Order: sequence, then structure tokens, then C-alpha cells
Amino acid sequence: MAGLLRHGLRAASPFSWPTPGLKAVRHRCGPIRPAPPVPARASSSQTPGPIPAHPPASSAQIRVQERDYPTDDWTNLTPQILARLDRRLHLQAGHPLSLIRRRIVRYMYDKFPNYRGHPLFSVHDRLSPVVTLAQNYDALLVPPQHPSRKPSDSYYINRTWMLRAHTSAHQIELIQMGLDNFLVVGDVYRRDAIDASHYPVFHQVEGVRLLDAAGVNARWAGSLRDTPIQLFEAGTEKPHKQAGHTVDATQLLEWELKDCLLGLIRDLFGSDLQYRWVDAYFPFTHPSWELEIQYQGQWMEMLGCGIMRQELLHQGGVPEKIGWAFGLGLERLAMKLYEIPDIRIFWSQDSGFLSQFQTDDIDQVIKYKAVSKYPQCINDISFWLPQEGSEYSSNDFFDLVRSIGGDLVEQVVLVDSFYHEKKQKHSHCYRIVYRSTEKTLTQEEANEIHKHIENQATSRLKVQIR
Ligand code: FA5
Ligand code: MG
Repeated sequence: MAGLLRHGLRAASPFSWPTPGLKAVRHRCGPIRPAPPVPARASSSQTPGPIPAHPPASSAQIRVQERDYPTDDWTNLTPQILARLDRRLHLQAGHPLSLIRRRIVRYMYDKFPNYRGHPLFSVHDRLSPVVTLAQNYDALLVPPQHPSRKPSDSYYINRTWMLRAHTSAHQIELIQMGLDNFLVVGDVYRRDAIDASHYPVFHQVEGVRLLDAAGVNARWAGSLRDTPIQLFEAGTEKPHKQAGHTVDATQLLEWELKDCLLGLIRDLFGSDLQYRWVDAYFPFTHPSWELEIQYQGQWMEMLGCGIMRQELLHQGGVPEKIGWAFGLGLERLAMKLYEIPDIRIFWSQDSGFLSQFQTDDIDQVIKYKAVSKYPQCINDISFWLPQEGSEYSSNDFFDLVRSIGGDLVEQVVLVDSFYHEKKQKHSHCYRIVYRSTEKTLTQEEANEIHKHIENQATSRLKVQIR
């Protein structure tokens, strides 16, 4: 969030609020005081308040994911952000965010099996990032005057629709569908400052787990207690628990939540990792925490979590249950895991970056190697293979390319191969990526090497250029 004071790499969350006794975090508009809580299901039409007007959009309609929306004075989506909606990096095969998503899902599947040994958690990774303000804020008890609602902080389609600013926006709809254990993975959008660990589009994994009294007691059946654990009591809110929750139930949930998240972090980074829990504030959880780990000599915030506000479970139609939730940043985890020094690199379409993650083995140890800052030149070559009888192997071609292009060849990939029935010939097409690590290689220079490769392939490998 631009303008928020940071503590090392720890950004103040737009969804957190400073509360007395917590780490001081100041907003650019000065200290923020909590507003009275909004009634559950408050409609977004009640939200405007003293929000600065945004210049009206030039066109009356805006097209987002093949749907037209009327624009209004809140519309602030830019073409650059709209273009990111189709990227879905978390689902792109061979992308670091997709590899780490699969590791998290596997961990959660193993950690929480059902009584038949199947995964308890369902995974929702294709939900549209277009949500209502009611989903993103009201359903999560975010007060009408909360700074995260300002057009300067989020991307609005209009006063009703926006791009989700966190995956928590889907909590209530999935609970209302009857789900008790689920993960949401997706791209989220915030008008955040851009630096090495902040980007306006990033990816989160949300985890939600609900339990009723029977579930809680079955879960801790082995403990030495002789009386069943009660979930609810008529009490008052304390820093360590909600008014309606018992201390016992809160502590059990806190233990399970932190055990789950620490287990995940250790699964990814090994057990000798330096971490710390920091008390936090979110309108939709209490108590709440953030987990920070050491990254490049500083504390970096990886996730927010907490015991779900009971009002949410009432709204979700399951007042008899209690639950925990977390939201973690995929980029931050992937930066640490693969030693990617800058969050902007995830958006690179440079094959020098992507080819480093081309694996189906999610446990493969990959350490990112910096890609040359000079541009690539990409040339394709297609030829008919020699007729049956003469030997040809792709490896011969790879060797030939390397012997001619040397270190200027960054990559050679077979991109297409087919058999022509009439001609009775096989065809191969290779893509050669040229790049210098020392200077900008011009397309003319690349063409010259490419031409030489064509000639040598024809004479030495007996192929016929198409
Ligand atoms: C949230 O988004 C809450 N919805 C998390 C949550 C879920 C709390 C469920 C309680 C229960 P926060 O704004 O702190 O919280 O973001 C969560 C994580 O997203 C951060 O810890 C960080 O890892 C990542 N993150 C936040 N902002 C950015 C950004 N601009 N760029 C990259 N990652 C970010
Ligand atoms: Mg945060």
C-alpha cells in the first residue's frame, strides 16, 4: 500500500487495523480509529462515505472477462491491469507460482485426510476475480470507512463490482454452499506500491476450516479431558478470544491453525527456518496473527490468519460451527523457495526465466538464475528430415547449433514435428533463442548465425530446409 509505513519487508495490510497494544502502523491519512461495526450483510450502497471521487471514465461501459459493466465515478481499472486477468499464473504449467500452488495443495491434502483417507479440503482455483463490494468487504465485516475501500487502494469496475483485493472475498459464498474445509487460490488486485516484494497483482491461497462441537471433540478425543469441550459461552471479548467463544475452543483452533501453517512452511523450507508470529488485526478474524520469516536478512510477512468472527458463520448459515482461516501470498513463498529476488520477475514471459521451471516434479530443487538483461532474438527453423535409411537425431542438431552459435544460443527447443503422408517425409521445427549476456544482440546478427546454422544443417545433417 503506497504511503503506509513499512517495517522492513513487512507491509501494513489494508485489511488489518491498528488496535491499541499492537505494532503501530500509520496510514497516509493519519492514525486510523476503528469505526463502529457494520451490521452483517450491510449493503454496498451504504458504503460511499467521504471517499474522494475518481475522474469519470471516458466510456460508459467497460468489458471485463467478456461481460460489459456500466462505468461510474468509481471506475479506475486500467488496460494494463485488465490485461493481467487472463494470465492466471497460478495455473500456468511450469510457472513457479503453479509449482508452489501444487505443493501447498498436496501438503493440505496429506495433512487433513477424511476418515477414508481422501483429502478433506476442496480446492477452488478458477473462481472469477470479479466480485461485488459486498463480497470483498461487507460480508467480511470491513467497516464502511475502512481505508482499504478507497478507490486509491483497490480496482473498481464501478460502485458495485471490483477486482477482488483478497481471496477472503469468497469465504461466505463457499460456506453458504455447505463447504467446511476449502482452499481458494487466485489472483488478487490492489493499487499497491511496486517494489521488490509488492505488486498490484499477486496471488493468494485462502484456507478455511470449520468444525462443530462433535468435530472438535472427535478431533481431540485422545486428550486427557473427561468432559466434552464446549464451543460457546456468553462472555466478553478479550484480546485472546471472541465474546461468544470459550477459551478452550479458541486455544484448540489456534493450536491447529498454527500447527498447520508452520507445518506448511517447514514442508517448503525445511525445519531450521527462522520465523515469528506477530499479533495482527483483521475485521473478519479474532484473535489474528501474521507469520513472518527471514528473507534476505529481514522479516518478510508471509500470511495473515485467525479465528473466524462468529458473525461470518452466522451469515454463512452455520452458527453452530467455529472456524479458522488464513490467507497467504504465493509470490512471497515462491521468492524464498526459488530465490527469486524481485516480485516483478513472476510476470516475465522471457523463456530464459520460464524454462528454468519447466518440470513436472514439484519437489525439484530449483534456484533461479538471473536472466540476461539484454533482449532475446527468436528464430525458428523448419526442415524435412533425411529419407529413411540416413540417421538423424535431434541431439545432432542441438550439437550443431551450439557449435555454431556458442554462448549466444540460450535455448533450442523442438516446437513441432509431423509426418507428411503424400511426401512420406518427417518434418521438424525448432525454435532457437539467441541472446548475449554482454550486449544487445541485433536481429541482423542473430539472422547471420541462423543462416549459417541452416547451411550447415543442410550439408552436414542432410536435412532439407522448408
Ligand atoms: C489479507 O489479504 C487477508 N485476507 C488474509 C487473511 C485471510 C487473514 C484469512 C485472516 C484470515 P494481507 O493484506 O496481509 O491479508 O495479505 C495476505 C498476504 O498476501 C501477505 O501476508 C503477503 O504475503 C501477501 N501480500 C499482501 N500484499 C501484497 C502485495 N502487494 N504483493 C505481494 N504480496 C502481497
Ligand atoms: Mg498483512
